[in-house]
Amino acid sequence: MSLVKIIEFKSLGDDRGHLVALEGNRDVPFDIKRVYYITDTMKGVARGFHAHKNLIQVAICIRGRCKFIMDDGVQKEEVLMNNQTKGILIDKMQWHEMHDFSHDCILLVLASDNYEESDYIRNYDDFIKLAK
Ligand code: T46
Repeated sequence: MSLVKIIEFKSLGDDRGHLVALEGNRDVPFDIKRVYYITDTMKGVARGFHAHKNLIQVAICIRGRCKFIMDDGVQKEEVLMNNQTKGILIDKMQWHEMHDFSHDCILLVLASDNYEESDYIRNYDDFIKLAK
């Protein structure tokens, strides 16, 4: 079974342009408690390199592209995100890295909880131990 879960959103666009609407517990599998976005990522910069103990998130590349590497401690998968109607589910205990951001990339992230640094596992060896 693939460890990457892509959620497809309905496009409500028409001849005026695009519109995608996201509702908690309908389009994403949790109540949305926080939204953040990542823009203007410098060339060659990679982000992420952590897992969350409890947080669940959905990331959507609403402009441009970037690559996600997802790792559950057993398998690793890479996925290119470049479509505003597709979100990648970042489940709890999934080590994730984001690479190869295009200059125009806007990565929108919906999160199930407030920011809490103690929820992060930022050391890969600790992640592997906890994932077992
Ligand atoms: C994730 C990936 C996809 C806050 O103070 N509040 C926030 O809501 C967030 C997201 C970050 N921060 C602070 C924590 C750091 O001092 O902003 C700084 C940069 O965060 P970080 O280095 O964790 O950024 P990324 O891009 O490596 O990871 C982010 C999220 O933090 C993380 O939860 O899953 O995007």
